[in-house]
Amino acid sequence: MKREIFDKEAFKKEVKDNVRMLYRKDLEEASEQEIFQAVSYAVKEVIIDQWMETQSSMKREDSKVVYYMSMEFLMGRALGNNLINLTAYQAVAEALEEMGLDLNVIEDQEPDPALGNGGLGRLAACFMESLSTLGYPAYGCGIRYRYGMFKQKIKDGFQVEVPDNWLKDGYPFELRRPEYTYEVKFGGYVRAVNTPDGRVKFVQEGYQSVKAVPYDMPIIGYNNHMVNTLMIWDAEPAECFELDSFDKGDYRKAVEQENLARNLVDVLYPNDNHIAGKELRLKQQYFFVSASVQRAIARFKKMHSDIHDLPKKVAFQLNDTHPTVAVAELMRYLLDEEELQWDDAWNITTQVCAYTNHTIMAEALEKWPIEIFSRLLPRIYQIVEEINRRFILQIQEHYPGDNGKIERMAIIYNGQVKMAHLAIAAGHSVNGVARLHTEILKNQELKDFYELFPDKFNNKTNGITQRRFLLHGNQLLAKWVTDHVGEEWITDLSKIEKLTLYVDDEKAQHEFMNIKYQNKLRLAKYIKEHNGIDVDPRSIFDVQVKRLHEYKRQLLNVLHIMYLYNELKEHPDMEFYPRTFIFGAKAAAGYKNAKLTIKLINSVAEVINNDKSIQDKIKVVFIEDYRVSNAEWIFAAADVSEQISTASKEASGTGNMKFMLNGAVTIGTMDGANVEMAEEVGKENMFIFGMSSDEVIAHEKNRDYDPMQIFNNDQDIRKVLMQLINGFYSPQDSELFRDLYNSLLNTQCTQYADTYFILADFRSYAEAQKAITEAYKDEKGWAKMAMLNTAHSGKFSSDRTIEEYVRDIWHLEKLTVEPEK
Ligand code: 26V
Repeated sequence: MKREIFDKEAFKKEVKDNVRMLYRKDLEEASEQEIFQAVSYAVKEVIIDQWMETQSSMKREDSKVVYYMSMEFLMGRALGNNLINLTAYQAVAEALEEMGLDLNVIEDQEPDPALGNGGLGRLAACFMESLSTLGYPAYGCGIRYRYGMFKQKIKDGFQVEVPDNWLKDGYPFELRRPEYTYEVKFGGYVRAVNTPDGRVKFVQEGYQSVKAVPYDMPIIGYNNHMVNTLMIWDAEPAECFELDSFDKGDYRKAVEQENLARNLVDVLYPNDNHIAGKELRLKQQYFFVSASVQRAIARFKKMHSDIHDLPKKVAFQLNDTHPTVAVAELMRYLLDEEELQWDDAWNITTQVCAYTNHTIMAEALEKWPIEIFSRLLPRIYQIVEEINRRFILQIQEHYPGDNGKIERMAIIYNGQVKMAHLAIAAGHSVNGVARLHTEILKNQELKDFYELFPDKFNNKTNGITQRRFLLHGNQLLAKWVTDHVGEEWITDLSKIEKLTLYVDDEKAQHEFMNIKYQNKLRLAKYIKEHNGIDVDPRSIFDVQVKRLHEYKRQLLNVLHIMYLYNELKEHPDMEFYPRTFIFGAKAAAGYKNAKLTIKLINSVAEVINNDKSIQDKIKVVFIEDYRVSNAEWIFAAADVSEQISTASKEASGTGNMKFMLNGAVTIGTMDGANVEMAEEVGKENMFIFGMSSDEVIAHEKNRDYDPMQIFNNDQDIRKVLMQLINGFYSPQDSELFRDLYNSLLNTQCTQYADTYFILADFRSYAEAQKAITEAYKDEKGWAKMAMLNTAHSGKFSSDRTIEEYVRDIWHLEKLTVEPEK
């Protein structure tokens, strides 16, 4: 019997039945976690119907499909969003209320699937949601890490990492699909075999293999019955008897093989700034890529007999270089299994693959030592060698005698395999993630490649899904927006621009700011519960939440707070509008200065929050364990959004867009997508400061920046920096923050002092902060500015981004899924 989720009585019964079935309990006896599970299974039943419908119409229409390959999908909780996209949120909330249950509390029981670090992983999640909402057939391909991003605890002001065992209670929205298990082979060696028809075949022997078993998760489109699939791969040991015939009876090998599978998908690398070149990481990459490529081809071959048609039906998008072995894996398949000629195989591969670059930070560019790469993936390495050989010939033909070009562009060079070079040579598209970022790629980092392949380069400015970050995260504002501009914004964010009609309307201003106030109350309550700190919801909520990285310059923010505090202490009667500085950030476990910055923020908080003499004019809060679920509340409550990276370093940013959508005003540099935000809302409605990317890049080239001069000439800055090393914030250990001090002034510690130009931008930042206070005091002016930010956020929907990927790179057709009768 088909049941509509909107049928309240049936839904209520289903929840009760599920509690009985799953736990042999009545509702009254069930724990909150058990109720979450029961509710989720009831929702899943509705999803399943639509999921199957989507699959059959994809088959019927024989649609082209994009496979979005990513080491990371930072999905966040699913229950609330699934209900929103099924347009059943209110109905379910009511049904549960009638049962004496609170949907918010139930949502809060869900673990936050955190299979990603930050921007890159969250972008993948937004893209999947937009693909479904827009009706484009897509698979996300990733890894089912047993432990996702670590949970962060703050102990004595320091970050402590706690494992994230997100699967411990079972995850109701996943579906194990053992029927799509594939074998992935590692190690061994390659033997050339002569075939009877005079060809040479390459076979891998003496390898170890792992079984890749996919788990599917539904990605629900908004109100359109479309459900795409995120397939994340688990590793299981291949049975001993499946050992390659060569190794049969080798007990040690059998045990090794079993261990390989056990460790493979244990944990997400919680580092998004630095490659350690760890062998296990390369194993993870090849593991999920090989399995995904096999499944994509198997799916294609079910319906098509000519492999040459692959590019008509399949697109692979490589989310950064992490899945780049996909190009070699596809070549391997076409050469070894389909027995195509090289040129034929190459032609197909380049048409299928496309690469997105997400960073210019040199430390994050992937390179693998040949030794590891060739030992682990012997056949793949052969293929990469051949790709490299041909690529070098192409370079020589283009630039005869220019060895510099080869040095800079070769895929294999100096004992390393350079993954970005492979991705660019082997794909038909290279895109950056904001206009400025793409320009920097073209003119600096990837200049040689741009000269050789100008047509491959294109920009796709990032976006975010308004369904999660407004409709779900800020329900008060969502309703208000709908009341004023209609509900079209939900699937067409450009419509939110109609709000400009109301920006001078005092009633509207008042309502808008009142909603902000309600959201600030909600966050203040959260902060009280989680941090034990009282914050005043009437103060300015000034927020910086993002991964902790030196280039993002949380240190600039906290140095400025130290400066403000000094000012207040020196001039107790100065006019000062109360501010609450809110931080949230995880630091990679081995990233010393990042972790020390967290400690500094907490130490500064400790001193300032407890200084009665300043009458609560400044509060500093570090929100523990910043993640997708609390992010939704934080964006909703922010007045000021800190986007203060060193210009040229932040490829795009996406948090900046989430704040803007929620009516926060940005203080930021002309970096990443901030540039385009300023273009949309007008510079007068943002607080822009600091050096431009051109200026930063020029200083880096000329090596002519000297922070010591600033230190010597600016006594306020000098005072703040001295407080880092005189025990002012660390009375027990005045040396505690020495490394941060050194990073700003000491050339012996880093390549050059103050690599991220914090002191250079300090004064201009302080000026911008002052201007914010002035602007905030003008209530109407501020309300108007905040509303204009929301109103001009239309461009930054991931729906717009996805439409551009479809138009320029993937060339997909929309699918309509008919609701079942
Ligand atoms: C690099 C590495 C290096 C090896 C260890 C694991 C790991 C994981 C991730 C990365 C790359 C991180 C790059 C990244 O997250 N970039 C961010 O991408 C966002 C989406 O495009 C963008 O908004 C941010 O500006 C950019 O920093």
